[in-house]
Amino acid sequence: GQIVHLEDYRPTDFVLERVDLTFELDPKETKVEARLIFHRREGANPSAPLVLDGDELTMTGLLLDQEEIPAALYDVLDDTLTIRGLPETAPFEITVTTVLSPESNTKLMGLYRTSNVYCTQCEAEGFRRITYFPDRPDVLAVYTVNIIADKATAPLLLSNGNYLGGADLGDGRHFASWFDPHPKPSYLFALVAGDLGVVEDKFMTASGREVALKIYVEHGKEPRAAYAMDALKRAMKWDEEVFGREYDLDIFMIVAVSDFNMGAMENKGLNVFNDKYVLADPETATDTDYANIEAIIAHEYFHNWTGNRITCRDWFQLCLKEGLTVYRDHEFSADMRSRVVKRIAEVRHLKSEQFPEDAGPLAHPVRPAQYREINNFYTTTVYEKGSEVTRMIATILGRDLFKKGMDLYFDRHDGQAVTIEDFIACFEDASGRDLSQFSLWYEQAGTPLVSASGSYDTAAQTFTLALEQTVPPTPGQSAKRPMHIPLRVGLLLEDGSEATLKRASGADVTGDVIHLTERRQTVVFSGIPSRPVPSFNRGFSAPINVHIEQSAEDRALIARHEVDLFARWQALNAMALDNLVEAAGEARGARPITCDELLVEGLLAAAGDDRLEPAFRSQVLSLPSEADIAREIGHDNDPDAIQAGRQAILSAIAASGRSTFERLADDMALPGPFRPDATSAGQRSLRNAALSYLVYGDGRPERAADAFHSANNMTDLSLALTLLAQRFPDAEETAEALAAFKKRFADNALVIDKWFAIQATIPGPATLERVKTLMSDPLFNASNPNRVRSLVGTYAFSNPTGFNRADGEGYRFLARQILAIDPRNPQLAARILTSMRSWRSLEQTRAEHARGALKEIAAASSLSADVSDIVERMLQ
Ligand code: B3K
Ligand code: ZN
Repeated sequence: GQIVHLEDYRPTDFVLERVDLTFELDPKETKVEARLIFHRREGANPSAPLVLDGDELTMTGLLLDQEEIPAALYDVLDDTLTIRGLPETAPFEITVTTVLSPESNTKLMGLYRTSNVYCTQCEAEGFRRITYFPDRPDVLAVYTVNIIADKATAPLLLSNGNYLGGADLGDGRHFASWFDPHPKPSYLFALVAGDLGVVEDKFMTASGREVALKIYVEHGKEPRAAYAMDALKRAMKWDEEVFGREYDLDIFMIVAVSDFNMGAMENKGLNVFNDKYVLADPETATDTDYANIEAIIAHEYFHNWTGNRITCRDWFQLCLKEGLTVYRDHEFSADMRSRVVKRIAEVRHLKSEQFPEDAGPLAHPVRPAQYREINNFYTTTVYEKGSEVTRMIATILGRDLFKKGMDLYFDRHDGQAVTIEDFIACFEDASGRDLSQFSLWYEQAGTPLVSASGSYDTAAQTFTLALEQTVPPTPGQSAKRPMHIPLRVGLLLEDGSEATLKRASGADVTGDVIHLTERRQTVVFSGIPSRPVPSFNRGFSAPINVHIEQSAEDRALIARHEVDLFARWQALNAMALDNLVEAAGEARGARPITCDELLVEGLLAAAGDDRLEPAFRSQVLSLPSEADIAREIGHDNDPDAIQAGRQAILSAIAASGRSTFERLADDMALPGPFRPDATSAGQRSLRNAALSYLVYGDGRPERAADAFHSANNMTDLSLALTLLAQRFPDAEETAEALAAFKKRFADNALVIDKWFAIQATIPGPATLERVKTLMSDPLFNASNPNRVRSLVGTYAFSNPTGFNRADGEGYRFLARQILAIDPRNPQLAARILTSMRSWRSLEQTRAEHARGALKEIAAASSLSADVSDIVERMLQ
């Protein structure tokens, strides 16, 4: 693939007015007729040819206004169809006929088959695998779609928009027509045909229009779609109430399929979902599954306005729809559940996924300036950091002006394909603020580091904060300019009360937000009666690393008294991380490992505090992961030492906290039937956190085995199985539980994915053999993305000691898997390969093995653009 540059953007020479598609579906030989009405754009070169995109297409016909185009007037080459001699001003119709084989489409892009269902995925560049087309997001058109298919095997024929009608064709086939009145880019096109069950409901919009809601699933699975339907209705209502956005068609459909490259897809009026994010019941879904379903159903629905009604001018603007829509789904979940617990989960995720990306060879700006393969830019930087950037706009402007800016955006750009500049201009115009420096967040990659030091002047009763920001160099960007960083702070006095923030001089302060805009800046607060303890980056107001010399005593004060509960968690987490980093060093040097008493006290005090909600207390008890510790250390990492150090700290906490954990395990038991709500989930989570420490302390599997046998829901059952597998991989109890679990859920692939994943995370070098054995289990299926991600993906992404074997066998295994997956499904291969993105921060021996494995991939012949792009950037 060639490199595409943001600065090269040009509008098309031709405007596409209408699209008429007719599909005659057949597993091996689907015929697609595309009738496209164009006219030459005003001001465009009158002799410019029409250039259409195509990918692996077989074309069987090409007409201009129903007349065959002579061969001399068109060329098919290099993924394009070029047509010359087109009218200068008059509109014209191009008819392209192509023939596809859905059943042999293993890339899962374009039109493919999954469990006997025809299904499409067009974002980012899949539509060009269906027909020749100006396949780019700034080409918006109105679509009519006719679908013809065998009636017995495909009684259901779906596409975007509203249903126009259908009929029996008398020859065993039938047809249906759909019309989508909203102009859309091709990436939002969808078609689904097959035999599926349905769950139906209705939604009444604020202005009184009735919308039919339908969720299509495999027959027999209808009851498991009830929670998704409930989440959909809540999302529709929330978007009306919070963003003033109503749904705009007569029908909204979701289809769950079992072969899908990602989570879900927001096609206009016809969302297609990985069934993992639709299907749930207490017996088979964990609390995390329920929360994910709620969030993803909402996310895709919210795209209807942020993404579909207003779309991206080009793929560089991807965060325009993704960052904003993640921000919206985060806010939705915060309103549906506990805001602070949701925020903690977001920050944990950001730090464990996005921060390493930003610190490694794959770092790129929230809005990249160039790409080779756009599918490799559906990243946590574009999504999650993109969401944090939107959140910062809300923090800087405040709620009301942010809302005003959003309203202006919807108003001004409805029906358009726009840029980040257009988005930012709405907030500038609504607020009168200048956001040009702030816009650097979209351009500069790398996680900023803010170093802070405070000094208290007793006589003057002033407190001075000296702040310094640095943005680390990232690939292609060595020098960085200072950013506008909104830092929420609190100053805590000795008794835990909060000092009033009265700015005397220095950086701007609004409310509790310091606006750091220079490389070095101080801010002076006056009227501070005693030496305060600063609490930094409250609520994680900016996605940055903070460096501040702060004693464990000061952190403990924050942990006890901060009014911002997120900051309490953050203080304990920072304390724990310091201790875990030290423990890793001690383990590596074979020195005795010491556990900080203040940490243990702080954790147990919060965990045992009945005034705090259980879900929050559970978050406090969950220590930074081994990957978090590795990231904090940053270089020369030895995963075995990190694990040994962390286990020693866990043991110390388990021993000191035994009585607290016993009490919690009893108090948090939930009588009665399972309920998936956030409060119940929080109780289960705290109970399971306590149980984990107890099992850790026991050093024996009995308690976990009991929990396994008495569990009445998937959350408790899978946690118990995880404890058994991870702590006692060789115990009789573990083998029995694994076998029982497999037997009970053998016919439910999504639950078997948990069974694969749990075994893939068993620590230590022996797990590689286990993973290999599991790959030949009849329940494994190398062509299903969910299976591959659960087993191979989990092993590579989430098993630091198992994957990073000192002998490098883990990396070589992964290299072989990548090379095996790539020819079938390049997107899946490229995604799993990113698990090695932090290879340079490993100690030397492992790093050398990792480099060798990456080179082996890079040297392979006929790599996909997806994999070669990732591997080359990783080796650079
Ligand atoms: N927009 C899709 C992701 C498409 C990924 C293409 N490789 C789902 C989402 O973000 O909502
Ligand atoms: Zn999205």
